[in-house]
Amino acid sequence: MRQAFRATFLGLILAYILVITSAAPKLQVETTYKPKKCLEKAEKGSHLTLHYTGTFADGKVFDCSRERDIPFTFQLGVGQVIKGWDQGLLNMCVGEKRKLVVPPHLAFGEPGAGDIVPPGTTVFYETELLRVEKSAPTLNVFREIDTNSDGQLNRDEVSEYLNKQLQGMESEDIQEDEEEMRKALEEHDKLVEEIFQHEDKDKNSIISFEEFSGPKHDEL
Ligand SMILES: [Ca+2]
Ligand SMILES: [Ca+2]
Repeated sequence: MRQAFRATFLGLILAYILVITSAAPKLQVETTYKPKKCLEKAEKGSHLTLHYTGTFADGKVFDCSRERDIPFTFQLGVGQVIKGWDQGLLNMCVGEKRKLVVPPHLAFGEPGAGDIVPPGTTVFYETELLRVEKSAPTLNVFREIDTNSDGQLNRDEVSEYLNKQLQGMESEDIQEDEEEMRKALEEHDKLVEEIFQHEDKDKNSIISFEEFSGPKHDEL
C-alpha cells in the first residue's frame, strides 16, 4: 500500500516537473555561422567582446552595438548580462554568429527594462563574437611590465613580461605547436633586443614612459 502511494507520489512529481518545464518557454540558440577553426571558446568567466542587435518579435530594433559602432564587452556567466546571454553564448567560438530567442524570464522579465523593453517581452538577438579573453583586458601594459614601479622599463622587466606571455600561451588548452613554442623561446632574447631597438629611442637601455609606444593609460 505504502509502496503504491510512493509510486504515485513520484509519478505526480515527475508530471509536475514536466508541466513546469514545458510551460516555461525555452531559450532558443541557433548558430548561423561557425568558423572553420575554433581557436578561442567562450567559457564561464571569460571576457567576451561582441557585436549584437536586439529586436522584438516585429523586427523593431531596441538595442544595437553596431549602430553605436562600439562592440560590447562583459564577463560571461557571472550575471552581468541577462540569463539568456549567460546561457546562450556559452561555448561560442570567436567569429561565430548566433541567433538567440530569449523568453522574458531569461531576459528582462515582468518589469521589462525602463521604457526600452516592455514588461514580459521575448527578445531576439543576433550576435557575433569578436574576442574572448580569459581575464579582464589590460589597458595599461606599461604598468604591468614595470614590476618595480619606477616608471621605466629595463631589460629584465621586459624579458620577464615576455616570459609571462609565453607561459600564458602554454597553459591555455589550445594545442600549441611544440616546435613553434620552442622557437618562440629561442627567439625570446632576440625579441627583447628588438623591442629595445624599437622602443628605447635614446639608447640608454631603459624604456621610459614617454618612449613606450604600447598601451599605457588606464582610461580607454
Ligand atoms: Ca621598472
Ligand atoms: Ca630610453
